[in-house]
Amino acid sequence: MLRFAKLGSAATVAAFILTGMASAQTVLRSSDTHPDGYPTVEAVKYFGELIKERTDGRYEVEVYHSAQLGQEADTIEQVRSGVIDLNRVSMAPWNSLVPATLIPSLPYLFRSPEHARNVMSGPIGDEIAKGFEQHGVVLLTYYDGGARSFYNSTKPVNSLEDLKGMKFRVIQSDVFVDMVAALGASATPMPYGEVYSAIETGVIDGAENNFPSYESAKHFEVAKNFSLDEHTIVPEVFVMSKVSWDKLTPEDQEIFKQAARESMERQWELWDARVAESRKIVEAAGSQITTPEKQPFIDAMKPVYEKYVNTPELQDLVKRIQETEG
Ligand code: GTR
Repeated sequence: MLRFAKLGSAATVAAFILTGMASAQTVLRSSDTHPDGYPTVEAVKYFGELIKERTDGRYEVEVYHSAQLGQEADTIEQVRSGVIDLNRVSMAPWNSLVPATLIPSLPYLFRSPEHARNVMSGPIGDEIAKGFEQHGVVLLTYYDGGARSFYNSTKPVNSLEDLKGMKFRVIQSDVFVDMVAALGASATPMPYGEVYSAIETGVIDGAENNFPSYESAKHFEVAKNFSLDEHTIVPEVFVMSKVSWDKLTPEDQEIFKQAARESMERQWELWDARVAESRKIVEAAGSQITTPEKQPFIDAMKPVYEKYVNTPELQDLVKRIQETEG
């Protein structure tokens, strides 16, 4: 007490204020469409802990989960213009802006989630990341988005034939619209937050996603038929606004990049556990999982490749991805 009283001199107070200013704290706002506890949300929180620790508390992250800041397309605009600092979204809504992102969004390109991880965390991932910078963001890391499959409220899908004529919600990307059309069904692009009621009211028959999304967004309550066709594995992206990035010192930029990479490894672990857990939850709730033969689905995607893999550069990118191990 005595010491504290002594410290309360004018000079000490001034010194305290100055120190306080030098280590002023910046709280970075980050968006995610998923609820608290979802692997991407937890990975970004982990990133926040790492940068807080490594910048001695100068930077912190606040994650606005559950689409509190808006649906993905809106939050992408917000992060591009610097209204929010960070954003974790799927790669697919970037397809019309960043041409190279079309490639990892293609159906049946990745052979397995491990293949996708190897590609995205290596030089090809770095190359694709460069394409984001001219659109106002720095890509900090990729996360695993798992394999997406179709689910619907109408009937079990045991073969490609069963999908014909059905109507599915897709993510807002032309590749997805063309992919569904190539399978003989029709696609309605729609924000994620509207899918539950669109299925419930019969506006669409169903949607497509991975097990953790199907479970956490409660789509399994209204669409019990899940066909494990695994038509695409779309990476997730974690980006920072250029406006916020440019305010960082080069040393802090390094800290952020390294922390993002470590958060990717954390997300992979959380992801694997959540896929298994979500599958259990939906099965216990009565979802019927069918496993249609994949080859007819793969064959049907030819026109999608012809349409989108339309330059020597993109053809080379596809080839290099196919040649990557995993
Ligand atoms: C999820 C993805 C979300 C969102 C959603 C969707 O798998 O993690 O970022 O894109 O799919 O289908 O809209």
